[in-house]
Amino acid sequence: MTALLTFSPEVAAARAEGRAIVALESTIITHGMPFPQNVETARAVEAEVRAHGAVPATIAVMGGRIHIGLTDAQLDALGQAQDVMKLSRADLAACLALGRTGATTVAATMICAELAGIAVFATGGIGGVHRGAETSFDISADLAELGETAVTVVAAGAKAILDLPKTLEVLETRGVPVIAYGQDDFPAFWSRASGLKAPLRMDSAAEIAAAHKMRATLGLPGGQLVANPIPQDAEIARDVINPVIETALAEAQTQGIAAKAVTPFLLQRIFELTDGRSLTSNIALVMNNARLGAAIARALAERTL
Ligand code: PSU
Ligand code: MN
Repeated sequence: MTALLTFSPEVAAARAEGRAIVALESTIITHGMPFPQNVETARAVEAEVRAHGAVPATIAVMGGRIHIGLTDAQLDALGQAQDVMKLSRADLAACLALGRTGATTVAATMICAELAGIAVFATGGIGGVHRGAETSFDISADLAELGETAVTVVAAGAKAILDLPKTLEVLETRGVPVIAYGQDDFPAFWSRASGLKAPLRMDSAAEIAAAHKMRATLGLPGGQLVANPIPQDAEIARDVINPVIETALAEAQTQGIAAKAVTPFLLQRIFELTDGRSLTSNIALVMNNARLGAAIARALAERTL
């Protein structure tokens, strides 16, 4: 199985030395942000992971291989490529078999990270239960993956475009620990607070690393969701972002946007409707998650010595 993996020279060296590694996804690059901010952000996030003592491994599928860590040229090509598949658990094998280019969502990045022996993954926000899921049945495969694959995912909670109470309910059903970092409230991506209390709270990377290890000791499958609030100075207040979200959701409904297209459509419309402010916030929270991800990966690497 690992014959399908291609490690970048940087990641290969880190593995050989037993250094801390943080996985990063690629759907945020191809479907989550416009060019050139997508590539600039991906580079900045990688640099932030390095600056905090870990090695970044951006994951994507190209030429029938799962790439764990991308070279500068590969990242650049991916950021401008057309026709890139958005890969979740359902699409990963098909993309590899057909030799197509694919960007990994949270779910697919978790699968690839686990294959590569990487325990920590930092991103922006996870997919979740969409509003109106009681009729659309639109529930992101990210939630099921968190219940199955032993990777700790650092995100700024789930986007307020989703139904957050239902998202928390599904995570609970799937046995996923949802850990708010440094506060009681479950964060709502662009806003620090959702008004919903997170099931668990931890205040240090060491605690999160210890909980990750304890799950392995217990033989429990599945990962952890670490919900890290956006930095204060980058936050968009709930009463500012909510009307924008309502507008974007209404447009998606009118235009019949469905399935995989929903999340990219909403992100793009909210970007336009906020004159780019949502993107500035998005970049700040991903950087913040990269820092916490690096700290957790370092704590895990120390604990195995
Ligand atoms: N959150 C973001 N930007 C993104 C995504 C989430 O802020 O680009 C992507 C992630 O890759 C996530 C995916 O896994 O959207 C969820 O898509 P869906 O809702 O179709 O499952
Ligand atoms: Mn969906």
